[in-house]
Amino acid sequence: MTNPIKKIQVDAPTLQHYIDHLATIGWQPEGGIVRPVYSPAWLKARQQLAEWMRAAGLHVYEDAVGNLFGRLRGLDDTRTILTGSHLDTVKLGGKFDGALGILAGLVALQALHKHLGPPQRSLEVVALCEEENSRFHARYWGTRAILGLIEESQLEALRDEQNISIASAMRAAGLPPDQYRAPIRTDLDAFLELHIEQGRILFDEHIDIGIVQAITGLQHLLITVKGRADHAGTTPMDLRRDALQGAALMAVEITRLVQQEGRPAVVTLGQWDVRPGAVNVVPAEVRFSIDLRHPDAETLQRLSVAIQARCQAIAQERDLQLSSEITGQSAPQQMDPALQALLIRAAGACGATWKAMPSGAGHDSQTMARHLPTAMLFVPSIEGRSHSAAEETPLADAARGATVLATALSQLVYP
Ligand code: HGY
Ligand code: MN
Ligand code: MN
Repeated sequence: MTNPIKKIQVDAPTLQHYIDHLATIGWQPEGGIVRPVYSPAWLKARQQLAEWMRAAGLHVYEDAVGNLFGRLRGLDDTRTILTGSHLDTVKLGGKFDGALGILAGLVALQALHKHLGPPQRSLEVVALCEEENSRFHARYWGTRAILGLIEESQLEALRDEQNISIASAMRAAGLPPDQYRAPIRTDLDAFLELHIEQGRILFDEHIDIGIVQAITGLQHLLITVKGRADHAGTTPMDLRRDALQGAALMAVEITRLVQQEGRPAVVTLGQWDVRPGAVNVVPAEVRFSIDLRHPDAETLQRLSVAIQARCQAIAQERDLQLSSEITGQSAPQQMDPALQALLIRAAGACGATWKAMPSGAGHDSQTMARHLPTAMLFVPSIEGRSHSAAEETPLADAARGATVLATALSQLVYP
């Protein structure tokens, strides 16, 4: 029988120090953080985290793909409750996406140890790697390593923009790609992830905590449109096979299709590559990415099929060649109801207002939840800004979220 739930207050100034200092690692002059997995900035951030974890009295270790763990050993050291999030960022990302989940977990473990002593069951905070897909299309790489979901073929197949394989990037970071199955864990009983909302529901409704019910489904596609390079000055408009004109029309049509579907369907065409990319050459080839999301799997699939059919029709009309490749996808995923109820009790014990809500962003928890009891709690993002240097969460909100996390964790690891 667990003890009555009691608020476990974290140390806010320590959290503030961690947030501000970690954000300097990979910060760019134009604003925003660049910290792709296995990069020097990522290695430096991990080193800094390891120092803080050791100073907090945790047992620190890494696994073969680069996940970094800080373990608060339990009297029974055979089972583990895990908290944490990802350390990698998007290009020019913010100070809180991923990082806050790690740092809130760190101050939560410090507070639990300080107020309640060694736990019954071991508790770990993890800095997961390659959640953002920002260097490799490796989607939740660190989490998938822990769950044994990495296929050997991916070690060489996954390549970054410089055509470096994820295996060689690991080796350059001092990690053994051939040990990719070593990180598999069988001792995990639950995963709790604190994350910024990255939307503006909590901010607009002045609510402290989001209890995530489900994470949206997403599909990433790469569309390649091939036309013909021609002289910009001598080629009449009606004789061109201009890949860019075709791709631009596809972009307008894709957006129209998803707008017609209405909220919560969303689509983003974030990456464009125009070849040969010269001012006075008609574009011969355009490649662009599609990030399509919907919380309902059938609707997501229907939209994906409709989008690809519309692109094919436009290509035909304009004598262009089209190819599309699904480069990643993640089905919608419910969070564990019992852990959601625990988070709600913890919010109540901390005097925090809360709202059950969906997540429009993808998270490591989406994959963890398919293999072990998992839940997420959100803290507000000012004006819902994220994946941008403008990303901001007031310390009071971040510390309140970490306190709710610590309070919930106390129920899982102390008798
Ligand atoms: O794209 C996402 O939703 C997450 O930030 N990786
Ligand atoms: Mn993100
Ligand atoms: Mn994130």
